[in-house]
Amino acid sequence: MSARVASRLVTALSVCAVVGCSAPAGKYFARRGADLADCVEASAGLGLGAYARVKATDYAVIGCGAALCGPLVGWRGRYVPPISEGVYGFPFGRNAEVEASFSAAFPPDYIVDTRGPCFTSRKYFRKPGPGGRIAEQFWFGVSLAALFHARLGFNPAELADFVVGWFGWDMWGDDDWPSEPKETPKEPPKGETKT
Ligand SMILES: [Ca+2]
Repeated sequence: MSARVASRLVTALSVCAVVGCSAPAGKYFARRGADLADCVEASAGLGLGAYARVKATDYAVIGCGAALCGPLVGWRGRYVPPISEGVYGFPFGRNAEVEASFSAAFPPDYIVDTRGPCFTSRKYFRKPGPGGRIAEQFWFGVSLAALFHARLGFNPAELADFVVGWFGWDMWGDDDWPSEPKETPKEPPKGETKT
């Protein structure tokens, strides 16, 4: 590593520390790790039927076939990965994904419905974080089912949130999502007064 590169690296880390690391170090790095985890998804399991889909954001989706998939195991960061999903599509006509991430198949977590290749709507039964509803429009990925089901995805919008997060910008407002339940102050026993 040249002295010039090393100097730039030290400068960048210093800026990061001053600008972005106002939270305690452990919390700061935990947030960066959670942001990074949101960038990718991968799931696999059984897939009854035949189906294939390619997606380049919500505005370019082509699916073909139909399948019921599950049980599934997978990863999707703070977006909860499904344990089952129903999918069907007609190329350039319609594509739909119905996902459930818990044992009961209904209600599902959400329904993603694309008409034509680029008019996508999402109906939520369990809403993601505030920025997540914007960021999840930008998944790139593939989904295949033919007895075996596999799904892979990458989200550049979440990658952008990860990168700028080092400099103190929480682009999607998800650094503290899911939020922790607030503690309610305990009432003192009768006869005692608060000090
Ligand atoms: Ca973030």
